Amino acid sequence: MAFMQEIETKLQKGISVSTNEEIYFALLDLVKEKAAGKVSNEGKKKLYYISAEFLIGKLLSNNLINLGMYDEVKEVLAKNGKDLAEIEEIEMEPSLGNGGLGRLAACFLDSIATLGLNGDGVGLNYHYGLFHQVFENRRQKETPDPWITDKSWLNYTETSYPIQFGGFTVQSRLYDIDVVGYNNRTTKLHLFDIESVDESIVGETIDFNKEEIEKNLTLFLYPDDSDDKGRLLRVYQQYFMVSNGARLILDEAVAKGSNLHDLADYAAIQINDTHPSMVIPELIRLLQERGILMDEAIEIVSKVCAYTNHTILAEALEKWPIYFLEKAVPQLMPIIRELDNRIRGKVSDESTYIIKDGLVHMAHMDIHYGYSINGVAYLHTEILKNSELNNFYQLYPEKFNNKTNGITFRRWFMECNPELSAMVTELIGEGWKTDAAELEKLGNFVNDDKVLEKLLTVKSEKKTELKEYLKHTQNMEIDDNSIFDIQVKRLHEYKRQQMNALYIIHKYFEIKAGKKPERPITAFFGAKAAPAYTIAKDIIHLLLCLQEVINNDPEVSPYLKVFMVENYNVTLAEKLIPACDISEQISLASKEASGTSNMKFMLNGAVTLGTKDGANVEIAELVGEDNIYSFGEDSETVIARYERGDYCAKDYYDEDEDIKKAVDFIVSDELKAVGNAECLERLYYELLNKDWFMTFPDFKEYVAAKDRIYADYEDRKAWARKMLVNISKAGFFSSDRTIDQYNKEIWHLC
Ligand code: 26W
Repeated sequence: MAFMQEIETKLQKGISVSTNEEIYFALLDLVKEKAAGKVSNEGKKKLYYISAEFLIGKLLSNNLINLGMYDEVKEVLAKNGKDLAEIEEIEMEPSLGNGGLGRLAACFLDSIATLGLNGDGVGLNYHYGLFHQVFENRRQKETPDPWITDKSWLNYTETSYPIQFGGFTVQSRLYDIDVVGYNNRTTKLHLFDIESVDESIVGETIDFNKEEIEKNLTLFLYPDDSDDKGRLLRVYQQYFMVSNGARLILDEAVAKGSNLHDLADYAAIQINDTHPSMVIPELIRLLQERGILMDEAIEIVSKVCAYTNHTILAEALEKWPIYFLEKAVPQLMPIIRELDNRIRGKVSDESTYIIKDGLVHMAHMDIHYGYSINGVAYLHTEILKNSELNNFYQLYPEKFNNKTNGITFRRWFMECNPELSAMVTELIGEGWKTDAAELEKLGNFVNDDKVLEKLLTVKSEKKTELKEYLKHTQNMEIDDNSIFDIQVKRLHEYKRQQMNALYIIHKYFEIKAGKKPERPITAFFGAKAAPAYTIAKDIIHLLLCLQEVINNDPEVSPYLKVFMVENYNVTLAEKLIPACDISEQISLASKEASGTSNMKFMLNGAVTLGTKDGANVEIAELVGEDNIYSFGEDSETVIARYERGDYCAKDYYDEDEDIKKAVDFIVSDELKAVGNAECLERLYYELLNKDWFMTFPDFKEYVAAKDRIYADYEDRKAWARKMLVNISKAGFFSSDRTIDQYNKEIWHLC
């Protein structure tokens, strides 16, 4: 009970007479102190993972687990009549990311710390994050999402730099968050802010004056990019992030004895997507300022920077107009021109040039001047090499490599599913916690009826827990005896939440016609749509309208219900994923670079219903075809159809009665009665006339696969076996494995 006294000393009173809020802040303090006292990873060479997003989630429980204090603290609190779960509710979750890319960065920090590697994160301290999602009239509304309180995980530091933009200078301030690894080691997440930030320019909405850079620079993540002002602000943010990062890197290297000519012995920089790409010219510029000539500066930087690509979607591969850069960061343009000229001087393939048609292609700069380029799943990397970036692959085959994504099992298993973790430990011992490959040992129990039964019991407990949580927080009435079929991820057309919606409509008609499912189905959704992405918001609207119509239809709702959770975030993911039976991973093949929720779901004993896309392909290979439900056209078929350019959605609509009926329902009187006609009609026409992400060609197979998976669910023992196989094969997807590969093949820290 050592912690009891420590907590009470902080509280200056007994735990039992303190409020949850007082206890939360006492624990925050205590954990920060413990973290500060741990050995921080050190070494000559350091990795800097620069990323515009770090979707870290709440930190209290995570840090308690990694510090080995969780069980004891929980017990002490319980003895005093306090519930750790309720205390966690006090913590504000920072929304410093959109989705997978940001969460990946957070998982990576956990693994870097845990593996004892010398590596830090570098990013921005957004005061209002992405946004907080609320539903009003069944539509998404965005409000600011503040998370910084007087006492928080942020630690003020003395580091501060003057950062110059075209025409003005801002002063930066570095805040650090200690990243606690599992096993007592720490690294840091460095979040840069501006001293002159002004929260008062933000009201009830996420609108604000986008031109007052000195006040707004670090208020929001990715402010609206639908207009030039928002896009320009993003350039300011990106430069601010990398200029601070670059200075920190040089200062730290020099402090350790680098003469900067040998910078590559002291630093490796991982550029997370193109958002930090300006670090390349900025480092070159700073090295020149410190007396190194251009030729050598370029050479040095090319040995330090490595780039990760997370998408093949054209709109996400950033290209900035020259006039943006001239305005925001004029000091970089001569360097970028020089970098481009050098390529023009030696490469004939114009498609690889950095500057084209007045645009600066950030990824091109990364590939020419970085020493490594990696995709995030096997299929994704192959597509990069063979089609998307083939021109570059021809030039630099040796730079291309794959690093299949991973997730930290500390947060996504030990923390979110202590019951299942305990069961696994009981069966195979503790070893899997530091060597995830040991989960394979679970394979010995596939014919053990007791184990299979226990697995089903744990799943059913997690479903009840979710039901109660959503009743209490979002007033939802969920049947925990139903099948939990879950799709949670950013809202994007390529992820095809709309295809899932069409299936739900299809099922609704079947039930109306008297064809009732054996067991009730609950379809869950969780997703934020980018504020300016109209069709994505229309899809949310459709889902919320379906929720209203279906859940209130007494004929249908005993068999089918739809719930779209509000403000899907890491905290909700931690509740939804352990309770899931069926994991929906239905992106159009070739479009989802990897996906990472697919890994979290399988680890927690869900069975995947998925296309042959991203890391689904690797999941399928690991678990075998009996333990995954794959459907739909493969990436080659899809890519070929895009190349032919002959996809016509209307033909499918005309020829397939089921598609026609489901699509027509979007603009039916029933839906219009609860929804907004304009939104529903826009979506209807989009599907009918465009359907850019080809939901119709996969629809038939999707319906068949769903019907099959629901039927198979009824053989409970066979289903439990599938669950167990999935868990036993999930070890490959530990981010410890991913980070070990990054280190051995790219960073070479030790
Ligand atoms: C141009 C601005 C921008 C910013 C962010 C465009 C797109 C994004 C996304 C949020 C990027 C993203 O999250 N990509 C995802 O990265 C994951 C981690 O590698 C992958 O698992 C997902 O497949 C990929 O969509």
